[in-house]
Amino acid sequence: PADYNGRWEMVSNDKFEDILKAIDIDFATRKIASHLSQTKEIVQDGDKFETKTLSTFRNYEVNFTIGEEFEEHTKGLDNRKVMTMVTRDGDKLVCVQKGEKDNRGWKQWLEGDMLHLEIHVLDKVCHQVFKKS
Ligand code: RET
Repeated sequence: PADYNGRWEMVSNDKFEDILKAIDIDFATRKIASHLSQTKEIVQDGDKFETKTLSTFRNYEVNFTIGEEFEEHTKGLDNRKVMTMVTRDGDKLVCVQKGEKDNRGWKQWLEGDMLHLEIHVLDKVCHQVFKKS
């Protein structure tokens, strides 16, 4: 299976602001957050993941085990509680976040030394690409 371990630097971030709007992030925060360069730090041990999304403005951490549903508190983002489960679809990780917002979740996969993250909420889709550093 894919090995996500490492530090990943953002190279592109398409339509992130649409996602922020869909989860009701206020205008001022959207303007700041959508222009941030993000870094992902991932520690993977088999099916266990510790992830950190880092930026100069705010950080977000989420840890999960493949196939185990848990309550995620999106602290510092939209501050909601969602029931989150990550599964594998081939080499992709597929996350479903059940809660107030329909069709919320993300997919993550590797292409060479690039990490792709597609975040979706309602009818909005954001595509982020990170390069291994
Ligand atoms: C930042 C900056 C502060 C405002 C917002 C952020 C959004 C972070 C997100 C992280 C998603 C992480 C995922 C990890 C999967 O392994 C950048 C912290 C709103 C949406 C999907």
